[in-house]
Amino acid sequence: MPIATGSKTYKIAVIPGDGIGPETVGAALEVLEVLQRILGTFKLDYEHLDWSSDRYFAQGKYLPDDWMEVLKPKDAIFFGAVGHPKVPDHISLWELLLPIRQRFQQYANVRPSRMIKGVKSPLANCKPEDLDWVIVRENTEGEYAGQGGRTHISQDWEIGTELAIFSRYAIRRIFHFAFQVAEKRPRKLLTFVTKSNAQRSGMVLWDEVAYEVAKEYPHVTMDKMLVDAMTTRMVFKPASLDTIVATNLHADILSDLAASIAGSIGIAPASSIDPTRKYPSTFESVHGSAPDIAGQGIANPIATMWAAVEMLEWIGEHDAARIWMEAIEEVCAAGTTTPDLGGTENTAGVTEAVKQIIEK
Ligand code: GGG
Repeated sequence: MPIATGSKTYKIAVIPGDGIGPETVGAALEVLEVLQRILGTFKLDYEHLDWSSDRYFAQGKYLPDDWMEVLKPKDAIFFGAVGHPKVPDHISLWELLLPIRQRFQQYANVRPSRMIKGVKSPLANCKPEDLDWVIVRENTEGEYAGQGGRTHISQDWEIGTELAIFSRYAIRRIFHFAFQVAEKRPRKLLTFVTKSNAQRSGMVLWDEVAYEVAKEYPHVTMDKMLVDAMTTRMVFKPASLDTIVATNLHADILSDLAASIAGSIGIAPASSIDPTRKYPSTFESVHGSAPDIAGQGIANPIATMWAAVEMLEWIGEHDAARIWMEAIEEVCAAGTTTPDLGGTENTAGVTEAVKQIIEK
């Protein structure tokens, strides 16, 4: 079916990356083809980029010199995974994903977690109505700011420092973003997470800025948690939480916990957003490249598909996003899932099932 006249075209950079990335991105692209054909209201103009560990082996670099010029005009970046057993993780992450997040000021990393019908939580007490969270992760600072170093290399007295950087500017903007997420949700509840009892500088600054920004959102209820106590609350009182905001490191860890409580990290999406829209935002799974199962065709494609749903929402294709998410939920409810969700299907089987529901 031809694309309807008047349809909008979006420029998308596709970076499948490493390991299972090409498999899950490939699955999502298949569904996107179906959505474009069926709806006829939008078109995605892809630029496929081979920025990966294989490129690093061949050319010595993950990113080409002109990567910013390539990405900047795009409406979104659709990303698979990064990580290769033969490359230290801090090299692959710092050579590919972190420069994009930092240079493009994708300061809000949004990680929704909810229990999709048919997906069981490993926690017996956790029912679907108990778990509907959005974790907002500060995405540019903290321990991931790249500040630190090593001295006395290879000596017994070698020292490695990892400075956690927190600026009032970045804390303020992530709180504004988190409050704006919270106020659009029915419960209007924001929990912020720090470790300001033990860490008495940057984390105390987080606390102070939280209460300052809160004054501008009087209709949102805010509460504060220390990160250690937060893990317990997530496990034992999931229904007491809604929107959560935390530092880069804390939210990275808490969102893996959240995804596991919701059933599997294989379904969790992550959007690295520049809310100003000056730069493109990146949409990817929370999970990494899973080299142990790469190439076997058994990776769960749902996290990458859900990330693509978030990308469609971001570019404004809400109908396509809703149709796809409903299809994902129907497939999971029917038990057509990969082994991490207790099913027996492979990547292709789940993808086919999603496509069939959309096409019917
Ligand atoms: N699909 C995303 C991915 O490959 N992530 C790898 C990773 O280690 N990410 C760390 C982070 O999100 O900060």
